[in-house]
Amino acid sequence: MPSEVEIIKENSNYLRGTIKESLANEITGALAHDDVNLIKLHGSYQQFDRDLESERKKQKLEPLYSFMTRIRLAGGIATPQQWLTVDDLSVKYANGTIKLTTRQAFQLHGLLKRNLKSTIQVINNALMNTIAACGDVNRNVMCNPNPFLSSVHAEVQEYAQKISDHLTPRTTAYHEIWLDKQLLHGGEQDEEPIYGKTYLPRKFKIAIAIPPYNDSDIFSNDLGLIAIENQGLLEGFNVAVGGGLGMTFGNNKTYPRLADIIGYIPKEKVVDVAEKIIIVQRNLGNREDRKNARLKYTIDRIGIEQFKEEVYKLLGYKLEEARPYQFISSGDTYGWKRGSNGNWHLTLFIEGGRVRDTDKVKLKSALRQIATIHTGDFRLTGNQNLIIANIAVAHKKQIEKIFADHNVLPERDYSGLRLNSIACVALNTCSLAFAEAERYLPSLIDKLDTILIENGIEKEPILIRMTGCPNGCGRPYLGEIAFVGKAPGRYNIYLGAGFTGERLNKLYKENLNEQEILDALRPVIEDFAKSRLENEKFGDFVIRKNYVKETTEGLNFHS
Ligand code: SRM
Ligand code: SF4
Repeated sequence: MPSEVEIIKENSNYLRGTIKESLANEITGALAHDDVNLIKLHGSYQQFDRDLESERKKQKLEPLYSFMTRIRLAGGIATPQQWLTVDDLSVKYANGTIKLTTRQAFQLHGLLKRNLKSTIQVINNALMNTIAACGDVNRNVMCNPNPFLSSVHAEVQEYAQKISDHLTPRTTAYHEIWLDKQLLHGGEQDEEPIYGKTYLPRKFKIAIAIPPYNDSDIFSNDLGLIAIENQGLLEGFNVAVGGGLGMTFGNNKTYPRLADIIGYIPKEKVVDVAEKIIIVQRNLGNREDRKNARLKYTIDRIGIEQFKEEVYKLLGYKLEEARPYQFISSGDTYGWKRGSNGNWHLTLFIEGGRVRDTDKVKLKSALRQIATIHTGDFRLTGNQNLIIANIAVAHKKQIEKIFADHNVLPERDYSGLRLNSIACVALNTCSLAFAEAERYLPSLIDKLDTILIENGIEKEPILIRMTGCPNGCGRPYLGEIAFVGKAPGRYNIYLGAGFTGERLNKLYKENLNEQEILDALRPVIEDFAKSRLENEKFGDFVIRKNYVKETTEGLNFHS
């Protein structure tokens, strides 16, 4: 039997449902049940303030409903004008902050239903959009955002944009509901040539990396592409399929899985290949059980060889043998770098991806001021950080002064652990969170830093990640150290992922509170400082010293 969400999509008339009526209903801050599901495909989530949950229950009030809107940016590129637009919206309608996500998108939280349409109109007027930022479709296409690291970057980014445009749903419902535009005339019908009426069985994610940097963590995507260049020119892409990280505690049929490389294609064919892979998943993905519906499970069910055959049938040609490549990291490289055209690029650490002003550090105001003078662009990284790219030489000093005036610290003042940290949103907005993540990880890192300093390894880059539940939004299973929330104040520790995003980690200890976490990690860190091999990474060390067994594939993640 198809799952409830399948029926909702089927009956929605290409994602219309009763969203218009739900928005107009002033009696509640929420949407009708089916619309809560449908609005995801328009890029928004209905949420409620979980900090106020029990108080409002006591007072017999409905939860304090609000919406999160996600703004898609292929490859994470926004103009200064777009930055200012998002900043304006965050103050006018949202909670005053901007969230930079692990997939190079913006999120605004705390939007009230009555302001949602105005918000989405402003976003579209600024030439950004929210359609398909969430839901059972292809999501924001990620791409290495660093313009100075490779001569092929601009061309690869163009492919990210092409793939994204090609896979954007064609329904006119978005224009009708949010932009008051009627695009269908005289009996015309919507059509979805790629997705069909019920779209995909589940979300679908695509990311592109340009070796040697895997900062878009391509192996955690349904479709990962590795740019292959020859003498500074882009030739094509290695194709990896079946990555995904979400799992459910207590259900070992769900597991994180890294994508398998199935071959190479010349660049001209990449959009076609992406489309056909999606169509195979559309046809063969599980539409009964949403916990078993991602491409990774389709592939493990039918086998990778059969999957390739299905793709080849639609393509009418085969992929070539995968080309050699090498990754050296999956994190960001911080600080000022000069590009080949003489302009500057600054990669900034944004803790938890949250852009806001605090009493001491006025990060948001600084970035706003910079956006008013900057003539290059802003690039969101897949590690929740920000690159201010293509800074004119004349602006470098000004930008440095703006940061100093606003007390924004340069990256050298942070530990290697903090600079390589990712935390998902979790509380207070995520309805699926069992525990804190973004609001808690910084203080846990303070304590871990003390241990690292005692052992003289505070500058060592170690990938550390925290999520409030096992869904994997902060890509915890690719952390050399990871904490996954089990209950308020309690976390599972996972250890041993690869530094380059090519190996999953493994459960080390379960259900620990803060003191137990520190007690568990102290001896491992001390041992690492004392007995690591030259240049050995923390993730490799914990496997060599048998703290955890190596996870060689998704299917043995739990064993
Ligand atoms: Fe995620 C659901 C936040 C990246 C796997 N994710 C959610 C929701 C929408 C909760 C919900 O369904 O009600 C979270 C909203 C929290 C909030 O208040 O903002 C949420 N996910 C995020 C973000 C904002 C985390 C962050 O702090 O940056 C990331 C937004 C990315 C974007 O711009 O599109 C985000 N989510 C990811 C990633 C990482 C990635 O894609 O690189 C994953 C793991 C990779 C994967 O998809 O397998 C991820 N999110 C999930 C899942 C589990 C999916 C699964 O296959 O099991 C859920 C739950 C679901 O879909 O049922 C989920
Ligand atoms: Fe929410 Fe869980 Fe995703 Fe964190 S990992 S944002 S708690 S769904």
